[in-house]
Amino acid sequence: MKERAHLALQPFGQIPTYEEGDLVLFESAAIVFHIADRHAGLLPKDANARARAIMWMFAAINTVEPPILDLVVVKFLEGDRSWSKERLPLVQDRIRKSLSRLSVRLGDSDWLDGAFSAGDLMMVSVLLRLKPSGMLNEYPTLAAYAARGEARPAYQRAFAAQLAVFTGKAASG
Ligand SMILES: N[C@@H](CCC(=O)N[C@@H](CS)C(=O)NCC(=O)O)C(=O)O
Repeated sequence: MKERAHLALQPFGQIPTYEEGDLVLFESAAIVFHIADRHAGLLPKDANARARAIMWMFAAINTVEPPILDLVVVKFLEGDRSWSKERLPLVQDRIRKSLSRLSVRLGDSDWLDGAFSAGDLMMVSVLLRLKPSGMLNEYPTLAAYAARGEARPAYQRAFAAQLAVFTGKAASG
């Protein structure tokens, strides 16, 4: 990922990247938005509903995800630093604040704003990053929401295809 050929596609040396003809994209939300903009089923046709779905994509990566990424950093990358034990509860508090507000907003709805959209796709993938920590289960509404997202056949197909890259076994279906 840090080699010149990959850096030409992704200047930060990260994954994912997306190539379609002459187009090269990086940043997962930009890739999802590009796909959602061109294929039915991920962004509503109604202009206001579409704007709100895009808003939820931004909320996922800009508001909900940052403290979740901090948790990974403080636990794994900076876990040996003298201050990491003090920082951990601060990061966990920030996560709990945004999760409790998100959980109130979701209420007993299946998805964030009517039908499933790219906003839910991004939000579910951000929430799933919390699964190993056990914190998602503190919010049963959000745990169920993430489980609904994971149960979608499209998610299952994409997950199996990605897993196949690591196991070397072809994904079925
Ligand atoms: N904001 C970027 C984040 C990409 C990112 O953090 N990718 C991780 C894997 S999930 C990565 O490549 N990490 C390796 C590194 O940063 O060196 C996106 O959403 O595409």
